[in-house]
Amino acid sequence: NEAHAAELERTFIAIKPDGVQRGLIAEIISRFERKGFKLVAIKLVVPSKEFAQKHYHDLKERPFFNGLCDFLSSGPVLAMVWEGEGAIKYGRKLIGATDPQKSEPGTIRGDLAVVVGRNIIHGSDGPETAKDEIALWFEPSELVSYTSNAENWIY
Ligand code: RTP
Repeated sequence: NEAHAAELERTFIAIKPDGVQRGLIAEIISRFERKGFKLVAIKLVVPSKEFAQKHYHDLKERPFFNGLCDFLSSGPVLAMVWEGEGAIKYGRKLIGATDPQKSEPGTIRGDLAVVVGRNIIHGSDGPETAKDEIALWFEPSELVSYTSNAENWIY
């Protein structure tokens, strides 16, 4: 149903260095794919500490900020943009609560992580952060627009 095209939103999702090192890339991507969201950008990058500080600027007053930025910049991060109706909110649902001790089973963190400092994945928490994070991590030309046949059956 073409009317849905205008409502599709985009969210920034990143598999943090622990998720990449643990070999969870395919597992995590497959959960977003099977849900029906569409991958529109993807790249593997090792962010600098300065870049990590920009990404987490909202948390700069928190005691764990420095350790968090060291961690994010410690190795490859898989940066992605996923598109779909409700992708921001439902992406957070697929990911689960920040602290894996509190994430429900069935969520990515609930099933695959144990502690908050190694919770394997990041997802934008709202439309404004999604916009800012996509712009921080990707050039506009890296966002790929395409139609997938599956969408005719998802929407
Ligand atoms: P994210 O941004 O990574 O998706 O996580 P979130 O919104 O669920 O959580 P947020 O409060 O924004 O925290 C960002 C990341 O900081 C780390 N963290 N460590 N007490 C701690 O040591 C602590 N609290 C948060 C986590 O990696 C969290 O994902």
